[in-house]
Amino acid sequence: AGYGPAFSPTHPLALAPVGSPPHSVDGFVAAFLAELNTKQGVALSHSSTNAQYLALAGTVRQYLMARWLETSRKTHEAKAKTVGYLSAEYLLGRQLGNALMASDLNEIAEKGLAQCGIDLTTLRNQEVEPGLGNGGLGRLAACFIDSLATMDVPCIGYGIRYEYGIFRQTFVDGRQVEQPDTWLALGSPWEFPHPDESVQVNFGGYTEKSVDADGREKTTWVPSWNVLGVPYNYMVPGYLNGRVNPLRLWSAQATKAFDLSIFNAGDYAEAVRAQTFAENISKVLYPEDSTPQGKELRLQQQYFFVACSLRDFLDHELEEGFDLHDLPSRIIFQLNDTHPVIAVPELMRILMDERGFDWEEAWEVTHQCFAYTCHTLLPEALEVWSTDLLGRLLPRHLEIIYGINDRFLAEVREAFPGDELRAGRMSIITEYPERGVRMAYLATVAATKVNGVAELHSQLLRDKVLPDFSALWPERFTNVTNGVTPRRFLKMANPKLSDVICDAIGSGWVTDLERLKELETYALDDDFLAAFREAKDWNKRRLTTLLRNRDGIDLPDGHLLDVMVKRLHEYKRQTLKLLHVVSLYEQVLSGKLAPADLTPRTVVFGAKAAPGYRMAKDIIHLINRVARTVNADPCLEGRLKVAFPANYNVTLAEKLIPAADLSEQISLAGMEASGTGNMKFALNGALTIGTDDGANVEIRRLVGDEHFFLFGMSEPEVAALGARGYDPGAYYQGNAAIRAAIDLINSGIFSDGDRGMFESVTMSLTHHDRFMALADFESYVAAQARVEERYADQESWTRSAVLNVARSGYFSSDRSMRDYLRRIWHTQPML
Ligand code: B1H
Repeated sequence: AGYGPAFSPTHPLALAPVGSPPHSVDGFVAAFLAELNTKQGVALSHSSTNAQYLALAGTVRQYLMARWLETSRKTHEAKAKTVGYLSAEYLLGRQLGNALMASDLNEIAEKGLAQCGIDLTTLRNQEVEPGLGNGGLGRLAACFIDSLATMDVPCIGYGIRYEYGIFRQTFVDGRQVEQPDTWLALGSPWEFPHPDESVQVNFGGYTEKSVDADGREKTTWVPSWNVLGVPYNYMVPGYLNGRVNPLRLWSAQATKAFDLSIFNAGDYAEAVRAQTFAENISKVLYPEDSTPQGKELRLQQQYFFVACSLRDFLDHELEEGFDLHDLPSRIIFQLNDTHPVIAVPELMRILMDERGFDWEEAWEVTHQCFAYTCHTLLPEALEVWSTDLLGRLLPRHLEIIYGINDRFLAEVREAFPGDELRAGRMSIITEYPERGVRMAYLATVAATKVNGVAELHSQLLRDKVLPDFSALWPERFTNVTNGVTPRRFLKMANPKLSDVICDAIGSGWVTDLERLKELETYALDDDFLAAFREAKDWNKRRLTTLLRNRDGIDLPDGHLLDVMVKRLHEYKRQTLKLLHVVSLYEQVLSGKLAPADLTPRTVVFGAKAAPGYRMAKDIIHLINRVARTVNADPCLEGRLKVAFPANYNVTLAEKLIPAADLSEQISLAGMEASGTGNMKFALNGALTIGTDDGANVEIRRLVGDEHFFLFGMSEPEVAALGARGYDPGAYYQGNAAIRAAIDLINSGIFSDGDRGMFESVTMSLTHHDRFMALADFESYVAAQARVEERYADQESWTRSAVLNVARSGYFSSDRSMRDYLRRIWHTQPML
């Protein structure tokens, strides 16, 4: 009860809360000009696009402000239980469009700006997106906080205000070159710094034991250095419902008397240097997606934001004198992967060392206050912090972790007497390759609930990653399949399709996505199909214009648009897609295939590689070189093109996904925890070619086999092949198409005759092929043939596309949030 789609623009708070400018064109223009004149200090006639953008952002903010303050008042007054979402990443995407949509200001702003001679779209394009995340994990956090605000659930998102977000990718001679992301350079109109609410965070030093007056042992942490965390608040507006939740991102600042001893020694320059050193903590986002680096600065970032966030909640959100024994009635901290897990010993430390709890009391509270989401199965992605490093940076926390482990292992030995092997396997502390803390184990031991992010993933998490833990605590494990926000990724990104949908079934789907089901009957309606196709064509034209201006890329008309956008990782198998392209090209070159028999197709790649991931960067280089050769070869008669726009990000995704015909979700089964791009494509009417991996399994089940191109081994088949021993060389030798494609790469045709340029890639495929691309190649090619056959029948294709939309309602992040509320958080919407 209470989870329904109760939001409407007639909600009293939604349109004109006290203190907002009037919800009218005149009111808007007056507020906009005041912003421009008094905040930017410029006259309209002399204002730059950026000044206009900043003024517009400030104006929209004014409309949201009263709602924000009211939300905060209401939440505190009700003493409502809050979700504290702890995430090192938030991949928010541009703010302006979302804020306009959430406050129903689009039309008013467009008209008002037009009166000032300004084009709204131009101002929208001025915004540099906050890229404070790597990929799916960070974007998921952004979708979740959007859904919680829209569902009127109290939530504080906690994270880091990186000064430099994910790097800007450029290509130089086809190779990736990273540029710093200076997203703050032209101003940051969406944030509210609150230096008055800064929090001190300690590091280093040692611990001291003492005995207090009652004879109880007491531990004191004597740290050796500290930094200040300054909160920057961002608005997270619900859709037309008057709620605005906070996203609180922490920025590191040197404390005033950073190291008095140095000042006193008279080394002023050294003291200032030491200050700037502390500010490095929030300087830059680590650009590794799924392979965390065990770097000291990264651990500093993790503890920094988590310590700030706990302190903030306990000291500023709770009323004075609140009894922390009741903390679980007021907060549930959701751990977005292991990155914030150091929060567990931090809460224990606060409760014991600062609030006088004994261990059992503190553990009881801590256990109830945390839940853990695991996002991976890759062994190299599971964080392990060396005890050396941890002990040096956070000596008290390491002690507490040992204490947690001792008590936990005692519990294991009690449940499985005599099973020392099991106790060894389950220890939070590992000894190899050096002594370290397994953060996923610590999270699992501490959390009330542990969840994976798609059904298959949660199953594999129980069976393969944490089997001993699920044997000990079966009821602790659960699944919540990921979702995406329909506001940003359908209504905002695809206005044409949204209009087509609204004309048919009304607008309720925006906050109740299962209502897309009502489109099923329209899959047989010729007028609807025509309108649907017209929207897709419009999106393709919009993309064509964008890529021409942004990248100088030409998209031909009338092509099947085949899109693979996601981080570059071997397990995702961009090389499998590329081998398909090279194979088609080779067949035309060698006369096995007449160009006229090619389905006109443009393959679009978008992918960043972690800067230190050599193979991923080599693959990017190869894709660019294949694109260069293929696009220039007249023998293909323009029927096969490869486009690789640089710097794939949320902003580009919002243009690419609505234009796509075919969605490539081709990871090796059992590797992709969920995927969320897969959901966005289906929701926008692309058909998927995909393996039975992650959420693809659920997408296929819901949209139906006839409307999904399945290929490749299943996860059990992958496991069986691995157990038998996989020999990629046999596929290279045994499959003429594979051999011809790989040989073509090695011939130097893509590398000005340099036969060795892509040896790293081809050798890896033929000798190791860790992700079994060659084993799935034949099945993939066969599925692509089915794609082409279906695409030839436009009516049948469009019908399938419509059914993909109609049946994707399940993948709303609103549904994910409902699942978290019911299965994990036990909190309620406030409405
Ligand atoms: C996902 C990560 C990730 N899983 C480490 N793990 C990182 C791990 O900075 N790091 O060190 C950064 C990111 N990201 C993704 O999460 C999964 O691969 C996707 O399958 C999933 O859809 C997404 C959201 O659950």
